[in-house]
Amino acid sequence: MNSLPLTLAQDAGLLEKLFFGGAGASPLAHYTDQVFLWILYFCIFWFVLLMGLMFYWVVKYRRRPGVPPQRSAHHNTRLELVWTIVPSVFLGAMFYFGFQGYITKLVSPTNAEVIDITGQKWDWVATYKNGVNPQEKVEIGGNTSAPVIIVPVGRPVQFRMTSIDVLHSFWIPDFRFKFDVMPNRYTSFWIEAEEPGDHWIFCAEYCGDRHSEMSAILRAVPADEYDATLARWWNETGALTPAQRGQRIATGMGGCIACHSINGSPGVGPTWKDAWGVEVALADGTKIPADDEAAWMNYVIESIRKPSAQIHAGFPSPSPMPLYNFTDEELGYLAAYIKSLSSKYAAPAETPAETPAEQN
Ligand code: HEC
Ligand SMILES: [Cu+2]
Repeated sequence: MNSLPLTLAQDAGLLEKLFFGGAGASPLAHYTDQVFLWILYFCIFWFVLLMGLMFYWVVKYRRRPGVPPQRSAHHNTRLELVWTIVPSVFLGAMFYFGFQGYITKLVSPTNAEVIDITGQKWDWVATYKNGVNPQEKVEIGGNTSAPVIIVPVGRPVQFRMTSIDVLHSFWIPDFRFKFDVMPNRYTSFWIEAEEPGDHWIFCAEYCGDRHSEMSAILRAVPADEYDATLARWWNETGALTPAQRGQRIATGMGGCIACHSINGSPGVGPTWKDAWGVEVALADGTKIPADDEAAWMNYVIESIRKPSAQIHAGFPSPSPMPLYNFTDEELGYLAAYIKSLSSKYAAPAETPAETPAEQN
């Protein structure tokens, strides 16, 4: 951080509060505010000066009866050079300070803790360095829950981001950071939380119906608590059944339950409650036979891989279901989860132990 060309103010001034709602949560955020406010002061100064002079001269040289208009100077090289070069120098300075901050935020220290962020309609999923992606959620009202992403205080954290569907943008206002998240490509930036606390994360790129609900909470916790939480999650995940893993994907990054209810209520897609092993009529007239395990497995996996290949009669075609990039393992977990929601198959061991967040 010592590569930054400005000293950093720690307390939010009035304008910082006005424009940003409060002080930034990291030294880099203070820097951003500082640069922003200096540019603002600079613009206000010139605006007032120029408008003041303009009005003064408009009044002073207004047309008066009996006073003939004066010829204005035709050309003045010296003046024109001055009003080109001086602003260019100021613009150069603004660019320098802005670019310096931008570069500093992008190039993370090599010892940074890497957290993988996957953007997806309409969720953020964090995968930590030990491979856990716990997807703990908190209710935030409006029938919505938001995942909690934890970061250690006082340690640089690099977000390595990608999307599995459309363009999103990972935005943490308190850290003055926003960066595009794209499919088939990784982007990254880093932050360092100064104090424990919660901060909003939003999606800043319109990505569909529930874009505005694509939020998450960044929770800065003391470094030892962070390590302990990762270890705890690791222990918990190791003990999950395939159905529970499937449940995590379906309620978390998959976002499936936005369209597929698990309690029988109607939705955009067929409910999963007691669906497995029941005869399904397809739009093309064929049927998925009841109680044929292999046929059901193929149907479910095919439906997730290629949503529009087989359309459940009565549902829209082409299917509104997003395209996913699940591994064979993950597809198996999802199938296990859907099957576990069928009371006639649910083996006790496959019943999810607890539902992390009631979604509907
Ligand atoms: C945007 C809404 C939407 C989302 C999100 C969605 N689906 Fe679907 N899904 C549908 C619709 C609509 C159908 C029915 C049309 C069809 O057969 O494709 C369907 C059909 C299915 C079927 C066939 C089931 C049947 O009874 O016919 C399966 C299996 C399925 N989805 C799995 C998933 C999984 C797993 C996810 C999450 C990883 C998911 N879906 C996410 C809308 C959605
Ligand atoms: Cu989004």
